[in-house]
This record gives sequence, structure tokens and C-alpha cells, in this order.
Amino acid sequence: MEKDFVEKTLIIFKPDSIKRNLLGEIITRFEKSGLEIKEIKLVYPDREIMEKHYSDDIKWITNLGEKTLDFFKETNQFEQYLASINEMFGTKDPVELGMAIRVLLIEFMLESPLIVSIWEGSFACSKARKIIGNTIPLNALPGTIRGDYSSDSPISLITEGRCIYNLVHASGDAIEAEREINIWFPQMGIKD
Ligand code: IDP
Ligand code: MG
Repeated sequence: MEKDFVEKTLIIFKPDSIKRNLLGEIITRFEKSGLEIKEIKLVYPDREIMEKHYSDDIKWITNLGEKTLDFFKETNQFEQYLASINEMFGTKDPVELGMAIRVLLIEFMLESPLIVSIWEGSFACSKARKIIGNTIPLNALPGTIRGDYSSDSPISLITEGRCIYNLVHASGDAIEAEREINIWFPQMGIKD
């Protein structure tokens, strides 16, 4: 019965964690959490695999754009930031903005090899999400990977024309994990 709670999750160590020589420290955090490593490999990703991983699912893209706009809404210079976004991306529409961010994200993920891994444990997906912290490192709590090693935020879209660098990807839930494991480790299904 307790086997039902055992999940696999896909963790990707993104180019910024590799370039900043943080791989060891970050992997250690997953090891110490009690999650068990099942697979790990270095991958030189191509555009095709990255486009599958960050798929063009309209719901996800819309969410990406909306979350970005929400971040700016919470500042006291929303109108100014919105004008800058419009100037840079030619739109204020959340869907179009989400699409533009997805392009930047894929470019970023293609900047260096990635370390792609599978971890297993009780409620592994939600555990891994807790270990990594909020998508926006500025809002991620101390003690999480993103909170401890970065203060990045969507402001980088305006200042540097780039996506958020947040060191690590972890599947959002078990369904996302199954989809992602099939992309990166097609030889192994998630089900035992
Ligand atoms: P997650 O990685 O925490 O699951 P998602 O919403 O799935 O977050 O977004 C995927 C990736 O897209 C993030 O990890 C981050 O690198 C990038 N990203 C998300 N939101 C923004 C944003 O508002 N501006 C720029 N990049 C973003
Ligand atoms: Mg995600």
C-alpha cells in the first residue's frame, strides 16, 4: 500500500548551476533529503528535446506570461515595467509574453550541457519542489536551493533580455514527471 506514495521525479541541473560550479553542493542537498538517485547523465541537449521538455502547451505558456505580469503588478512601478516589457517584446499580452519567455528559456537551456537525473522517494515530486523553492529566486525562502544561491527575478527580462536563471528544474507533479522521464530517458517507463 505505501508503495503507492513512491514517485519518481525528474531533476535537471540547469546551465547556471554548472557554470557557477554549484553542481556538487546542489546534488548533495537532494542526497541528504532522503530521495534516492536512480539515474543521472550528462546531456548535450538539442533544440528538439528542449522544445519537447518546455512544450508549447498553451495553458503552461499562458501561466508563464501571467506569473511574470503578476510579479510586476506587485511592485510599485507596474506601469513603467509594463511599458518596458511592451518596448522589448512588442506585447503586454500574457500569452504572447509567455511565448517570448519560452523562446528565451530554451535558448538558455541550450547554453551548456545539462545534468539530467531521476530521483525516487515518498511523494518525491512535492519533496523536490520544496527543496528547490519558488520559481523566482527572489521570492524563494532561505534554505531552498533557489533561495540560497540566487536572487534572480523577472526583472532580468527587462534589464538583460533573458529568462530567470534558477539553477534547477524539478517536475511539477507525478504526471509531469512521467512525461519528462519519457522525454529524457525513453528507455525506462516510470512504472515498475
Ligand atoms: P518551475 O521551473 O519552477 O517549474 P515554470 O513556471 O515551469 O517554473 O517555468 C519554467 C522556467 O521558466 C522557470 O524555471 C524559469 O527558468 C523560467 N521562467 C518562469 N517564469 C519566468 C518569468 O517570469 N520570467 C522569466 N523566466 C521565467
Ligand atoms: Mg515547471
